Amino acid sequence: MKLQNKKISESEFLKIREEVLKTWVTGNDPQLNLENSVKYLKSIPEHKNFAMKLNKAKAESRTLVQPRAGVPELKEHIKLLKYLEQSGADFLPSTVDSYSRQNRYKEAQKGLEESVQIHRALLNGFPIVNHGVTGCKKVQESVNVPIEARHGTPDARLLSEIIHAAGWTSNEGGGISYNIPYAKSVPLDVSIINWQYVDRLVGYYEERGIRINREPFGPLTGTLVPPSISNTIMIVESILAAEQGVKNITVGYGMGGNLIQDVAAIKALYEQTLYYLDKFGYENMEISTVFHQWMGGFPQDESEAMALISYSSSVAALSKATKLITKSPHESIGIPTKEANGIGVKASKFIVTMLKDQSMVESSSLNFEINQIKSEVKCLMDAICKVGEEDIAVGIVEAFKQGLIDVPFAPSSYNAGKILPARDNDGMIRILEFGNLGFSKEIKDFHRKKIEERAKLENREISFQLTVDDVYSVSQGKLIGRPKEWKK
Ligand code: 8ZB
Repeated sequence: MKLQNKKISESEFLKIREEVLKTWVTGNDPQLNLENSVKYLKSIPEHKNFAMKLNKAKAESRTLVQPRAGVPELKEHIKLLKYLEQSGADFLPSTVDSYSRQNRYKEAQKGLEESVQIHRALLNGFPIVNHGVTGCKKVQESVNVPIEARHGTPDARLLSEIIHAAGWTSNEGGGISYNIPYAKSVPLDVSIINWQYVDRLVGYYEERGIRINREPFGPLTGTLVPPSISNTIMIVESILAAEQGVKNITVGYGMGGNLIQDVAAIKALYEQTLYYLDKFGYENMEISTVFHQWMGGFPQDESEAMALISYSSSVAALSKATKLITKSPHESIGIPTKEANGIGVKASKFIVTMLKDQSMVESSSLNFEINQIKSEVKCLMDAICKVGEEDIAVGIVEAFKQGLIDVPFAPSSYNAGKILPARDNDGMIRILEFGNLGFSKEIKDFHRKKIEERAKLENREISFQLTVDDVYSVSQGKLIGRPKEWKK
C-alpha cells in the first residue's frame, strides 16, 4: 500500500481486515462480526462511553483521572480494575504486556498460562489479543466506567478489532507515538499505515453512530521532550485519524516540570489542534486534552513520589486538561500493587477536585510561552508540509528521515536522535543541540540565548552534561540539574 493521507475505502478496509483477523486464533471469533459489534457497542450506556464522558467533563471544565493498570490473569485484572474504580478512577485502562506490543502472541500465551498456574504475574500487562473478545467483554461488563486500551504497539490492528468489539470505547496510540518511542526497527511508514487501519475501524463505527475516542500518546519518550515537538506529533496524528473518520480525539502532553511551560503547552496544544484540523478541512471534531503526570525518573522515597504526584495533579487541574494520567508511589520500582496504584488515583483526584474551580490566571509570561510554543509548532508543521508536498503522511515520514522532526532519547532507527534538550534558568525545557530540527534561525537563537543564560549562571560550558544533569534532577528533588558545587 502506498502511504498517503487518504481515507481507506470500505472495500479496501474489509479486504485488509480478513488478513488481520487471521493473525491469531482469537481473530476467528464470530463476535468479531462487525454487524454484531455495532449492535453491542450501541448497547453500551452513555456513562460507559469514553467519548461522551470526556465531552461532558470538558463542558464542565473538569479534569478527570485515569491510572495505568494491567495484570495477565483475567480474574485478577478485573479485581484490579474494580479496586481502582473504587479508589476514584473516572476512566479505566487496560495496559498491555510487552510481548503483545510486539505481536508476539505465542510468548504472551505462554506467560499467561504460566501466570495462571503459579498464580503470579509473569507478564507486565494484560494480553488483550490472547484474552480475545470474550475476556475483554468480561472486563468491560465488570466495571461502571469507560475503558481504554493502553499499550505501545506499532501494529495494533487485531488488538483494536478485539477491544472495540468488546465494547471498549477508547484506544491509545498512533503511527508515530506508538512507534518512535517504543520500537527500534519498525519503519515509520509501516506503523502509520497500520494505524490508519486502526483509525479507519473507528471511522467505520462512527459512520454507524457509535462514539469512540482516540488518544495519541503525548509524552513520547517521557524525558525532556520540548513541548513543540510532542505537540506537532499530536497534531499530525490527529489529522491522520480525522482523515480516517475519527471524530473524538484526546491530544496528550507529558509534564515537563515548569508550571508556566506546562500550562502553556496544554493551551497551545488544544488551540493548535483545533486550528490545524480546521485548516485541513476536518469538521465537527471533538477535541480534549490529557496531561500525564511526570513521566521521567521518580524519587524512590514514597512520600516524595506522592509529593510529585500531587504537584503534577495541581498543574493538570490549573491547565484545565480534560484528563489526567496518574502515577503511583511505586513508580521508581516498577509496576505498582493495586493498593499503591489506588493511592495515586485517590491523591490525584483529591487535588483536581480541590482545584476544579480555579485556573491559571493570564500573565505576560504565560502568553509569551503559549506564543513561543505555537510559533515553533508552526515552523515544524510548515517543514512537514513542505517536504510532504502537501501530504501530511508523506511529510512526517520524510521529516523524520531528514531530522526536521526529532524526538530526544528515542530508540527508533527511523528517528535522527540528534537533538539535545536542557532546561533554562526557569526550568523550562529548551534545546541546546538542534541537529537538523526544522526551526527558523530566530527560534534557534531564542533557545541558544536561554541555554547560554543558564550556563553562565552556573559558570560552566554548554555541553551534553547539562542534558545528563537534567535527566536525573527530578528524581533527586530538584527541577534543574545544577552542578553540585553550585551554591545559589
Ligand atoms: C509509557 C508508560 C510508562 C508507565 C506504567 C509504568 C510507567 C506499565 C503497567 C504500568 C501499571 C502495568 N505501566 N505497565 N502501570 N500496570 N501493567 O506505565 O509503571 O509509569
